[in-house]
Amino acid sequence: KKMNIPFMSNPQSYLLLVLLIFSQSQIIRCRNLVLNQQQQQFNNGAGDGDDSLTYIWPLPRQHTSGNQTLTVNPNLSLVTSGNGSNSLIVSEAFDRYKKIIFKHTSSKLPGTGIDYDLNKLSVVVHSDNEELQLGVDESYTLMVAATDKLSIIGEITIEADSVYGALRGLETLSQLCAFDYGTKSVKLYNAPWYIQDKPRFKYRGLMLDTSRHYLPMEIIKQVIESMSYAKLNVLHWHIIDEESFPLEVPTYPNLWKGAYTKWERYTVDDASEIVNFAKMRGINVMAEVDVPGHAESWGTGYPDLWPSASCKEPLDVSKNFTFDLISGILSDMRKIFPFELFHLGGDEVHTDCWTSTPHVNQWLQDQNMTGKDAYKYFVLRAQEIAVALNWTPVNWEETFNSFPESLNNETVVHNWLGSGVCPKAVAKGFRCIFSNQGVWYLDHLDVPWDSVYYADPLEGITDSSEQKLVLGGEVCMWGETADASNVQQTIWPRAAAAAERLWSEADSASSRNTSVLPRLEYFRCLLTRRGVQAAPVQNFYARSPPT
Ligand code: CP6
Repeated sequence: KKMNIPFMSNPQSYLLLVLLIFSQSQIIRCRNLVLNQQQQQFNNGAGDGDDSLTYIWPLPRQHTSGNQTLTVNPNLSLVTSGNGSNSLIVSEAFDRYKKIIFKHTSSKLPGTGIDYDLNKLSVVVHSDNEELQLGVDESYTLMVAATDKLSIIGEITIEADSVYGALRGLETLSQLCAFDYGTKSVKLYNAPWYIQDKPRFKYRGLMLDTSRHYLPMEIIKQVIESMSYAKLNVLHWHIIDEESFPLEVPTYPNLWKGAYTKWERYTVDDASEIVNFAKMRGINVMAEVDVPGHAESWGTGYPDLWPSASCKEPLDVSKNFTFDLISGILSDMRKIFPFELFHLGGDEVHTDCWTSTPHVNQWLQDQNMTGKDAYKYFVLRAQEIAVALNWTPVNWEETFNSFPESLNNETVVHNWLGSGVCPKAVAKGFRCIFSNQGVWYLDHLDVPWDSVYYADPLEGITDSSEQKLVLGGEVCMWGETADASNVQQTIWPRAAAAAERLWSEADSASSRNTSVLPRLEYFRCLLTRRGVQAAPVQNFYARSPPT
């Protein structure tokens, strides 16, 4: 019988080995950063003023810190209280963060010699309402009390109204901790800490496009997990586009014939799994069905949706079947996506396909409609279907630019063409999401981190009641040039720059001070330590070569 050595015979083992070596080298680079941090804070007289950097990303609303270094027990215990004390969301998050914080320690190490300063985490959650919707309370207070003569054992406390605030507090806590290679234990620097935090905007999004390239479930989950590190809270899932239709729709089972292959599809159960995975991390999933443009792939299963064989989008506006189908898709999706917002696309609609197709053109004439009228008719009918399903419609900005007076009042206008539309939309009472393609389209690789960072959703809006209509912003990861092999390093670290813009107060994060870059470098390093393949913050080859 041939001897079978599993490690040697499995080619994946070699890949793992390479990855292991790579991740170790990341740790070594990051160790320098941690040491630099200590050094810097030592030099500055820790925590006593603006000069000292706080390595929390995104920066919290308010904090005070001290100069003690505390050691955290790898057997840190969780004690919950309040109405939300039985939450699985909190207890599972605690287990995840424990794995992150104590990645390099074990309960057996470093032995008996250590007196831990911090043994217990108290989490107080006042509400047991776990519904996750736009504007859910994400505020929290985090306190780390130092050991002193009065309290023999230090304590960590997170207090929040909702479980989602507790999640944000856990993330912040994890960022205060760092592995110390000297003592092989986890230290919490600059204690005592008192942090009061809440987000600047309620919508802090990232868009993923699974039509141009299929993204495996694992990758989508990794993206969601990494979003939680930056306190982003909406995954905008641009599931379908002209290139492929990867989603199962039970009512119209031929639709996912438009997937690239049988293996590049999401079942209803897959989609629900994504929604649940995101919810456990305090992240909503906003699905998009982009109509009437960007929908050619629908016709693979139902060719009647194509106006003709020579022009296959926008969807045939002249047939009731088109709207029956949209109705079927949205009804099926309503069972999967509980978030109140639903994206109906509406961008880049080229109506010349309609006017140049005889039977559609005849219909336009019968209805006394121009191509532009028909575009409006289509968008409004789709909105009615979504509204009837108790969704708030979101549209790319072209619908607002073309017929602002006709849109449903509740419509959320999603900006992308420059930065002009949000000021106009909020002036007319519409809500708006900022995604200026010049700065927040992540597939534009030439946009540097600071252009992302210094963009602002409130640009051009001064009236405070109008400012309130800006829900926030979203970075978009279009999929033409990204798949599982490079999506994370295209998203990070620049998505983190937007994440701080959306979470932290404008004045704490907007002045062009020098502390942003080292802090972002540190966060990027934190991402790599956690296994996220984040790219370097700067293009080093753009610098002049050494002489
Ligand atoms: N797909 C869809 C796209 C884009 C849009 N909608 C897009 C357009 C221009 C650029 C990047 C992306 N690929 N459905 C626009 C909202 Cl530069």
